[in-house]
Amino acid sequence: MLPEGEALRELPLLASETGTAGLFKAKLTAQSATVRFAEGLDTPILGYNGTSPGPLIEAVEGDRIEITFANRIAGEASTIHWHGMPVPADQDGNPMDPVAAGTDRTYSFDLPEGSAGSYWYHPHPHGKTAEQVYRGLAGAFVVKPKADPIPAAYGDTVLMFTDLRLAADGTLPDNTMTDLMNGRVGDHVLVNGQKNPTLTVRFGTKRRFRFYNATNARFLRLSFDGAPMTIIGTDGGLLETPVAVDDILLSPAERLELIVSFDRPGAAMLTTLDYDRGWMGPGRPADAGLTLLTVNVSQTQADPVPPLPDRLRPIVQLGAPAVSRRFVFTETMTMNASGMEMGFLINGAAFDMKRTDVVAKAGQVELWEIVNKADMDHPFHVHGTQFQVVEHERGGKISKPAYRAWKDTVNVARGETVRLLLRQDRPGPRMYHCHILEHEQLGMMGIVDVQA
Ligand SMILES: [Cu+2]
Repeated sequence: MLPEGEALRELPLLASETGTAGLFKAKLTAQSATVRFAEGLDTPILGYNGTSPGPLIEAVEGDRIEITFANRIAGEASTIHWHGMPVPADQDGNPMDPVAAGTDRTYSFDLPEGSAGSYWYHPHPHGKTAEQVYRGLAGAFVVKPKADPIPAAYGDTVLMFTDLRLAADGTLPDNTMTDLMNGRVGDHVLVNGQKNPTLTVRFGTKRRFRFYNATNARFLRLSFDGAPMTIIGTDGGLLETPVAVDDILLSPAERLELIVSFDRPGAAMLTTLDYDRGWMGPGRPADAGLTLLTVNVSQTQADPVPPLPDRLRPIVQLGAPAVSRRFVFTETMTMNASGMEMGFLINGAAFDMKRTDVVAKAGQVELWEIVNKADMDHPFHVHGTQFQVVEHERGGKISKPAYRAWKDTVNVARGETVRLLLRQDRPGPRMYHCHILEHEQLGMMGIVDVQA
């Protein structure tokens, strides 16, 4: 059993080694660590600087970032991928650029103006991403704007959702055949490494949260029971205007920024709702009814805070596409000597590190059509840029998104087609893939070579 009800831990901040504004310099060491999730049981994990989730990196638009990655994972190559961030291709931790066990490398990049958003970092080595992430390697990277339209009195709290499965002896079991098919779904959804932690606020409090789905494969449909939620931002930063919602769907790797209003004394619980994302074979986990966070709203009234502005920032729609491309997702099942083997394909092909799948031109707007002809939902992610979803099509019915937004990951439900506009501004090879990490491992990934 995992203890519940402890006070929510804020993620530890990664300190910059320089006292200089504008230059963020630090070290991230990936290595074995031990955590006590369950009473009396030590769990060997992988951590960045000894913790999981890793330390929170906070920087400001315009900053120069220099992070030295020390790979101290025994016998395994790794990389750090800066998920969603506008970094040069050779600094983005592609599987083609492994950092060998026992070695260091420095990732350097500049954060452009307008890049404020809720990003994250995680390993992306060939064939080992899923395992290194479920063993604990992932952290949040928040880029703040120079002038923030959201009142500072709302705070700014990262909630990183991860998924834990513990064996009876406290260890993390290896992936099973079911995990490889469906993606690994654990037994406990943790928030900042804790099961159902608590937060105490006064009634009338408005809080800003950044929700991160850092699980390998769990779809989180969430609602804050007894506290209204307003979406203010997505993967790539703020929306144009706030959008009030009853519930949200956060597929693996997606992020949302929300304002939650705690208007009534009592307990407000963040709980999961049912969502059928397609499941192969027996053992579909129960999605609904998990309590992720309990907020105790006290009888004492909070000090008044400024209202949320109606306009957050402009988002200009990307222009007419010069090129249209189509990516069809399929699943295959073959029998061989070792049993059944699943394949996850894009346009009929499994990932090949030596193959360029698409050649694109830097600075050109493209329309990407992602067609899911498979039996499961697949959250689609592209490296190096943020895109705009234009429409969804299912059963011949076209629907537009509820708001214009910058995103780097979008769920493509089974039987659905998602059309999006994107532009890569920096040359070099970029990955695109399903962010159910076991599906990425089994082939659902390609390379777009962006040429200058
Ligand atoms: Cu997938």
